[in-house]
Amino acid sequence: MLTEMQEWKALAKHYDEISALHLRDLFKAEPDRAGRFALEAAGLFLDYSKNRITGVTMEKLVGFAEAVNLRGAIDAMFSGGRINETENRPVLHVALRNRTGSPITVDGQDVMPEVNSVLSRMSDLAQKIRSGEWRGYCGVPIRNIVNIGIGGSHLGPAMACEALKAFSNRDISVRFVSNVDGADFVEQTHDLNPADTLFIIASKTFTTDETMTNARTARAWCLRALADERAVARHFVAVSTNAQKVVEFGIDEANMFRFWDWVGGRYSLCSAIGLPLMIAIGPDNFMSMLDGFHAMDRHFAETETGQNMPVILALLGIWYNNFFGAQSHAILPYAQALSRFPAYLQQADMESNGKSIGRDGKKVGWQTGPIIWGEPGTNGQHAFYQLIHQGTKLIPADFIGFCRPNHDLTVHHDKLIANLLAQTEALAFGKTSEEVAADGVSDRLVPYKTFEGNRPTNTILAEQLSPRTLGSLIALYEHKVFVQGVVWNIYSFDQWGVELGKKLAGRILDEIESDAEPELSHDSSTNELIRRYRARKRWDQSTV
Ligand code: G6Q
Repeated sequence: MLTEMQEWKALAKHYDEISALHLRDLFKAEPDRAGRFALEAAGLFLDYSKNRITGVTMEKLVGFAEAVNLRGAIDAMFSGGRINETENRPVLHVALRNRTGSPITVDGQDVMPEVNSVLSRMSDLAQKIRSGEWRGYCGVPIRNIVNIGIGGSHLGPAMACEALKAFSNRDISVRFVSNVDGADFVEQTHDLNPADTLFIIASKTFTTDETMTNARTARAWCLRALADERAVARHFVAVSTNAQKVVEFGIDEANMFRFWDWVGGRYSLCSAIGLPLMIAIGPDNFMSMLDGFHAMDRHFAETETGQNMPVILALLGIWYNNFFGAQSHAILPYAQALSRFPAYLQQADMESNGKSIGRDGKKVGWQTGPIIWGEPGTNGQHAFYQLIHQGTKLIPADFIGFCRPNHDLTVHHDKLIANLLAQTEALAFGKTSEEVAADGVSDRLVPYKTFEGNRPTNTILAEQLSPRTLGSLIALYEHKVFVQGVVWNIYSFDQWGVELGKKLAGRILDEIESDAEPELSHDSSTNELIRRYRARKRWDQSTV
């Protein structure tokens, strides 16, 4: 049991000893702190000196990671062990970006030839679309791509297309439809012409209701204009593990891009799920993103615990989550292009580590995954930062910034980065009541204008938001989540909570759609809401 381990107990004792220390004192006592608590890997620089830690804290955290055999867990993942035990699958997203070509085996079979063959088919399609060689049914080049997928088959490419817009072909618009809310499909397609639009139906299982509903609507939308079933072959491609369902839907297997059950949905950006991104930024940029992922994978697999960036981030997260009682963790990118990055990490982290049953099948007796949230700076500063600065909750935060912008408005960029640095400084050191009083503030207002400080942050700085950097950044967080799952002794790669949601709505849908008044046997609240909706829905239809 985790909480019975001597390393855990030593950390709990250490927490009692140092939790009252202020970052002001820690910096005063250790003038070389910035150099001591910093790391560089795969193009990313991490400054973690503004955390409520000492050298002893880090030694104890690293010792704890070693005591739970983190090294063995990392080796098991990279060597294709079936570490997703509840689904009996290996977890090999690292194979998707294995740029060395060295074999990675599943059941004795090297998966790299297939991985590379799909990548080369994706490149072929992407090039044909970008060059205008791939024509729609009416003979015009494709100019719009609509990805239909949800969750892991949506958030990654949607986030990355936004992040790497500066690298994309502006003649092609790439859009995303995910929600079963028809407004999503209608809004994303209202100004499109079916003749120059290609749909990518992205679904690992090819059974997800939202995606299949949107896919059928897309097919009808397309055929209404093009009026020939043969048009489907020129306007629809599929990304899936399920060839049979793809063919049943009416998409030719020749237009299907495979991936494998050892790729989790939320870890699938480097697989064919990345196709819309590859079309947007081109195969070379996509490969460069894979290089960035791979550089971080290697750092993670090969670097000792105490110098390992994903491990350090994970251990700091555990320090606040399990010892300080922090409930959430903020992701604050100072880059508008990373506006979807917090939402992407929300899935990566919360779907992976939002678990309460341990690997022994019993309820865990400690906190697991935190609530992940965030927005880009500086916008958040004018909204929720108030609570981080002066609220009653401890919210550890990651600040992410880039030294060179992808535009030439450098005046803006200096201001952006000045804000990032100022915020981490203010959060750490605050403003004492003496300092506030010295500004001539009235006694009455001094407490309101005082900032306690001692709010921990990490700062991640990279040279530029490039495909390569984005790859390293995503891999950094993927491995952070992995490490935390190992320490918390939970299974990070299943998602039974999602599976339940996939089944629940069916019964109510039948009741809502039935012509005859259904016999309802839910609780009284659900019954009443169904009745109200049915009544209102009929009223709406009669007035249309
Ligand atoms: C991701 C989850 C989930 C999944 C979606 C879509 O790890 O499993 O978000 O990606 O439910 O599933 P399909 O790709 O099978 O449509």
